[in-house]
This record gives sequence, structure tokens and C-alpha cells, in this order.
Amino acid sequence: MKHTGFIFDLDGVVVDTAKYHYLAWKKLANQLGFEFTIDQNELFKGVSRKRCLEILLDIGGVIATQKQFDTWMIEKNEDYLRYIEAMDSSEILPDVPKVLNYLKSNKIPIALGSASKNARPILEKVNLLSYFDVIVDGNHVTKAKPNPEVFLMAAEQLGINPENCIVFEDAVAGIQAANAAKMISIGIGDAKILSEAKYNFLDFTHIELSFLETLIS
Ligand code: B16
Ligand code: MG
Repeated sequence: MKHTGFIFDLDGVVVDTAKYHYLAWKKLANQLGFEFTIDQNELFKGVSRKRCLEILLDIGGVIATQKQFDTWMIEKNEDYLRYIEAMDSSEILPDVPKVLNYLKSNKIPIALGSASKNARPILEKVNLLSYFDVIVDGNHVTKAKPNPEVFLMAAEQLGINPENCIVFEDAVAGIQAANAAKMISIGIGDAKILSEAKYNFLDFTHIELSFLETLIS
């Protein structure tokens, strides 16, 4: 068996927190007097909180002082935290546990590589924290995806060479980050959008254990 490691993005791969991010950003946009659509929310996937607010203010044509910017970042996160407070394991995306259990039973190291600063509490809420040997999230990185920093840090902490790491990602920038890290990228979602990935699956229900076996053997 090869010495391989698996790295999971969080939002859009393990759980669908995008809908909660959307509701919290929409509330802020409405409070500032403009609309924020579900299509515009696509631009926010895999993007840091700070960058999301910059994009949101651009959409609304709002110029903010540094103090307002910092206040709105806090307000949005407080709203988002209220949504994730109610999360439980029913929100794990289909067949994610199937893949995690397979990797665990084969003693394959598992990491999380996410832009979110709330990754750890979310994993706790949905009862998946114990699966992850390593967590690298928005609290640890300085460079956002498509920079490979988050995944390279995860590989280093797993003690696995980047070229032997497999990354599950739902965002274009995340696939680009995995490719830049010379890792095997697997796009979860629309294959047309994630065309730069080495492999594509609509979701984990389409991933056969035999496919995982070929990656690790
Ligand atoms: P937070 P991922 C990303 O998670 C989300 O896709 C993105 O929409 C969000 O802005 C970012 O986390 C930061 O999240 O505000 O919780 O720090 O896809 O990288 O797991
Ligand atoms: Mg994501």
C-alpha cells in the first residue's frame, strides 16, 4: 500500500454550509440597502471571510470605513454562528461517512483543508472531528486558495509527500490550489465548472470504494 493522505475541503464537500453563509451575507446586504442573490453567493465559495465582504461591498457599491468593515465582518460571523449552532450530523453530505470510514479502516491519514475559521466547531457539531488527524483552516493560513498553502501545510502535518495527497474540493480555486501543490485533485460538483480537476464526481454517492482502493494501492 502506498503512503497516501486524503485532504477534504469543508464547505461544499463535507457539509453544505454555503446556505448559511448566504443567509448571513444576505442579511448584511439587505441591512445596507441592496440585494444579494444565490447566484452571486457562488463567488463566495472557498473565499475568505474578508474577501467575501470586499466582494459584497463591491456588489452593493458601498464604500466602508475600516471600522465599519470590521464591525460588519463580526456581525456576519455572529449571524453565521447562530445558524451553525443548530447543525447536527444530519447535515453531513451523502456518503461522506462511507468514504471517511473506508479510509479510517485502511489507516489512511485524513486532513481538513478549509478557508473557514469556524471549521473545528462545525466538525464538532456534525460529530466528525475524530476522523481528522490534521486540521488546517482559516486560522492557520495567510494565503487564500488558489494558493496551495493550506494543502501543503496539511500534507506536511500529515507527513505525506504532496504528490501522494488526494484533495476533495468543490471550488475552482480549491482545485487550482490542489493542482499547484502537485496533489491529485478530485472535483466534487459540476464537472464543467471543475474541469481542471484530475477526477470529477457529482457527489460522494458516485465514488465507488474500488476507486479509492486504486488511489491507495
Ligand atoms: P468563515 P471552505 C469557505 O469554506 C467557504 O466556502 C466560504 O464561503 C467562506 O467565506 C470561507 O470558508 C470562510 O469561512 O467565515 O467561517 O471563516 O469551502 O474553504 O471549507
Ligand atoms: Mg468548499
